[in-house]
Amino acid sequence: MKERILDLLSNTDGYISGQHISELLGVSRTAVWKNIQRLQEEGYVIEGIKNKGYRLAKKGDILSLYELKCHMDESSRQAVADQGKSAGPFTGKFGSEIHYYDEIDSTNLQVKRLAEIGAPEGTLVVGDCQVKGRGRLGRVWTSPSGCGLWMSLLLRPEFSPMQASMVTLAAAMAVRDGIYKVTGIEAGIKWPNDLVCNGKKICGILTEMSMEENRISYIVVGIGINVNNRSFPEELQEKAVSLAMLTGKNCSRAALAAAVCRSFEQYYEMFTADGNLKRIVPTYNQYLINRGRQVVISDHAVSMVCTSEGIDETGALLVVREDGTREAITSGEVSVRGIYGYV
Ligand code: BTX
Repeated sequence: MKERILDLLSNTDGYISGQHISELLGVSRTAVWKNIQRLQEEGYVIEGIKNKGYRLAKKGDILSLYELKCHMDESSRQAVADQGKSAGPFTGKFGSEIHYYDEIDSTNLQVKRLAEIGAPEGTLVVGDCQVKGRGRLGRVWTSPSGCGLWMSLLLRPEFSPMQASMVTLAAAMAVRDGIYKVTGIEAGIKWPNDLVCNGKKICGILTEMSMEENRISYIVVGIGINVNNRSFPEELQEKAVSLAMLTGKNCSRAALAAAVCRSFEQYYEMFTADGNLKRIVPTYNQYLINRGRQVVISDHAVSMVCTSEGIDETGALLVVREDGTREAITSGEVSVRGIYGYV
């Protein structure tokens, strides 16, 4: 009932009386009042004025299944209206099934559990807080409550495992576009899986694959965006930043999740239709930080200084070594850094 009241408040300009709400929903006025109180506890700013009724004054950044669904529906309507103008067809697959948790170990782990019991492609898992947020190679992803967008999407692709790493690059583009759409911030992409603003990490992407008899059974794309954080633990202060730190304003994580899903759908459709990133490469390279600059490529044993030239249509990073030889680096387990630090 709480959600139906929220729908009424959201769709009413000005005030709606408690009496009117109780008649429309067929419940007592006390029930209306109790549910309004619950909504206020969740963070909705609802004004109540005697003889006038209630008014939704402000939504702020509320992350809930209801808010995620509302924003997803809104962005679907927009995408349908934009069809033809936009880059690709709209299927509404991503985020059509949403699972939201106030607290979860890791949204990637939860998508894997749901995948094992048959969840469909496009299933979205969002957590307000992750207690075991994961980065690559067993690293920890710091995922406190109330400030980040920690989300994972389930894919059930037909393509070969060799092509899977390209999904991360499509996701990076989607996050970049989503952030731009919701905040106007132009993040750069640090190949292969980070987004960066002012030289600091604003988003990390962890793509994981499950195989069965040499075929992909499913892929999980995990996206962690620092949204409304106002500070970071000491060890991250030099390398992490949030959208709110850049704009000075909080932004709606639900709106951002919807924007990322819509945008991901477009890039993913292009990638699966072509079997490569050829339509994405020019824009990706425009956003790639360090393009044309020196980077250090390292795996476990060796490091080498090269000049980064941008990605090719397989998603490999093209680099020129100091002796002039060219090489295509695949994402695998290498790390790429600027010569003076993380960027
Ligand atoms: P990564 O291995 O490239 O980066 C991990 C490193 O980033 C850490 O070792 C730490 O130095 C730094 N770091 C940790 N937390 C943060 C943060 N909040 N902001 C900036 N830097 C940080 C990147 O791995 C992939 C991260 C994916 C996270 C998403 S969240 C949703 C999904 N669920 C899950 O468990 N992981 C993914």
